[in-house]
Amino acid sequence: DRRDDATVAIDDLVLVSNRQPYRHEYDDGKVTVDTPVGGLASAIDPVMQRTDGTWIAWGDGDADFDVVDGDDQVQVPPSDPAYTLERIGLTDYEVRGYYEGYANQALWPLCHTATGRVSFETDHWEQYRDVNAQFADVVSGHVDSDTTVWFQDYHFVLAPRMVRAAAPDAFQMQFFHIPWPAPDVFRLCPQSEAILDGLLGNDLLVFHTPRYCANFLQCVDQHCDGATVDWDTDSVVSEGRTTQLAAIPLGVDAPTIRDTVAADDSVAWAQFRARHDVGEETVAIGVDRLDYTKGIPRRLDALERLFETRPDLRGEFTYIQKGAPSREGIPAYQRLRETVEDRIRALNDRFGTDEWSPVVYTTRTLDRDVLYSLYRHSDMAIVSPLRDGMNLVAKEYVAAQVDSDGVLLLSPFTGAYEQLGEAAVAFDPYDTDRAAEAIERAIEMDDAERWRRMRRLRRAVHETDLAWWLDEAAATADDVRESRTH
Ligand code: ADQ
Repeated sequence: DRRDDATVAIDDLVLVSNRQPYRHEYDDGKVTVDTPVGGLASAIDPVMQRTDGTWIAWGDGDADFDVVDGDDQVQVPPSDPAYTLERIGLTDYEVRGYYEGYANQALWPLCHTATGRVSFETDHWEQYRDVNAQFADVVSGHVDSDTTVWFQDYHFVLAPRMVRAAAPDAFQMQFFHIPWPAPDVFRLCPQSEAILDGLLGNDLLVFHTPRYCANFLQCVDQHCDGATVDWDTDSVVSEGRTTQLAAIPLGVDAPTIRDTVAADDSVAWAQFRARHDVGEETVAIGVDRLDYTKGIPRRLDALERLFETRPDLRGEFTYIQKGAPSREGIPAYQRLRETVEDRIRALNDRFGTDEWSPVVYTTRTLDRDVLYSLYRHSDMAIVSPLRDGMNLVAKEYVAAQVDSDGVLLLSPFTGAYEQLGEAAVAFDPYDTDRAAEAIERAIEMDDAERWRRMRRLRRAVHETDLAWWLDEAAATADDVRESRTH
């Protein structure tokens, strides 16, 4: 049974991610723990809880925990300790170079093909490299020949090669949560060879979709002199070792979302509506980190076009934008937040009436069950990224549609669209007229079509949910490990 095999593979696991799954704050002897917003940490925490492993992450510069605990290791989760969390403290200077600099102003826009936003600073690169080396050192201290090291994401493209040098026998794998760009985009990167070489320190490199795998292989083919691509097996040989590529689209915890929603008494939805003056009209929802890749201004363009061409929808249709401030140390993110707020204010001034606003905007933190309730009761979700590795909001919305009566409007430039395809209604953020028409179509869609589409989406989201993804990742790791020892 694949599932049993898979669980074995992640027995001795060292997980490495930028963000930690639990953040402890110590105030006058009182400890509060919170779990940061974001797909990654909350997705992998349940796996770690089954493994007795070690999770290594950036300890976010909140120095107090060192003083209280005496060292930077804690057992988590606090309620029922299951594994070790080891935090690496970074200086402000390192955070600016590694995190805000190279990771988020070079690699993030590059991988999202936002070439106009890319900036390569030598100093950022050096900090990024040094922080990868710090992580690699700590990882190497935990590794023996039975260990699986699992790196998460674009924050650690150099560490795999560094760990390989220190621990040649460890099994190393990495999951990339964001896209991999086409070779013509990737060649803009002055450090392209070092990055590819770093990632090829892995035995297994996993992306969300086959498209990103193919892009990666093409980049290796064009930019790595010492590496050979095997197109039949989607693998690369470099320095005498093989790196296997795989596409495993990340899923959401669909059963939990469904059960939470099914148990919901709609009180939270009623309260949300009362607070924001939302009546009985048709409601659309958007839930995003305030990131320029999410295409929020273009979504607002489409809404503006809609209300221009369909004045009869005033008072009949409301868009709820739930935003989460993100990476606010980076000017582009501050500007985006201002742009979104200005645009929403202008839309509401232009089209709103005394009783009704076309856009409800909130950055308030909501409990997950409240968020799921919003998903459930919204007649449609608008997910409009210019480019997005996967987009879990789309899948969460689908998982919350227990009545199968909502419509998912989804940008074709997301991993989610590549996977779920046309059961969603395509929402092209680059074509305002067509995007506005897509909303109109969703408003007017008959029950049978809504139901048919949503049933298809729900089946796919449940079939490839988080548990499936974890099993696939572990089983693929097993297969690759096996093929190496025979
Ligand atoms: P993100 O860019 O953060 O993740 P996404 O997948 O949409 O994007 O969301 C991740 C999680 O954050 C979801 O669980 C969502 O509910 C939550 N979230 C986002 N905005 C929120 C808000 N305003 N309020 C509350 N919760 C919010 C990166 C990649 C994605 C990829 C994921 C996982 O950019 O493409 O899907 O990793 O691999």
